[in-house]
Amino acid sequence: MAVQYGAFSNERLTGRLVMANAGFAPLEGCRGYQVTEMLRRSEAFLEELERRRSVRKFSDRPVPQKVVENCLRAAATAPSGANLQPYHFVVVTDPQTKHEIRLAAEAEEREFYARRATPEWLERLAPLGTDAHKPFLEIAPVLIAIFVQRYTLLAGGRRFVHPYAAESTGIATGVLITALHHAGLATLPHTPSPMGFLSRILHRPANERPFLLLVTGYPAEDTVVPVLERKSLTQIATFV
Ligand code: IYR
Repeated sequence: MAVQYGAFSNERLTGRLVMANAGFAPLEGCRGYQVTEMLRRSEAFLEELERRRSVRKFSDRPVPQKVVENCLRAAATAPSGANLQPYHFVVVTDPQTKHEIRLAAEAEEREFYARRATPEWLERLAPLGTDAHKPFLEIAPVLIAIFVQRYTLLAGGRRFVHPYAAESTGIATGVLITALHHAGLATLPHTPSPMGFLSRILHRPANERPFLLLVTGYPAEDTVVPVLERKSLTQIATFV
């Protein structure tokens, strides 16, 4: 069986990186809409994404696996450096594994809130109402642990370092969050720091680094979210 190791299957770990060249085909996916239709579509998409909020209180209602699979397939359509798709998603639904992840994450978070966080950090986090207590890691039906594949180990022990691996994983993660929201699910990008325990608990290889833990499910009925403002267009963009 071909074991995925890095971005290449191990049959390819021969010291030379040879990617199949399947040639070129006409572009089919880009639709040439009329301007009014483009405006309508962009407004509808914006309106949908403006409703997305990170939530920290989840229902235990299970999520259809097929929905998660489709959203992961959507994430994998994201552009990536040299099209290597240098990431791996571990979908955790097993209660014992979620329990282990919660215990390890809370241990790190206790350190963070008690010692590691600077006063500036704590001040910025205060409006979010977060603390070291992370019950959602067990209550939410799905935890998607996202790993960056930093390199492929070549024959002879040489490393091929994947170009823009973290950026590529971030872009794919953004598409995943958007796809899950579009499907009607809530997420929380959770970053207990350091996250090395995820590699240990989920038995990931040494070329992978934990990137993010995406808590996924339905919001609890009594979920509240902090009243926050998003930056305006002029704050986030400059047109020259
Ligand atoms: N990891 C901590 C602190 C935290 C960090 C960020 I960046 C946030 O956006 C929110 C919280 C926690 O999850 O509580």
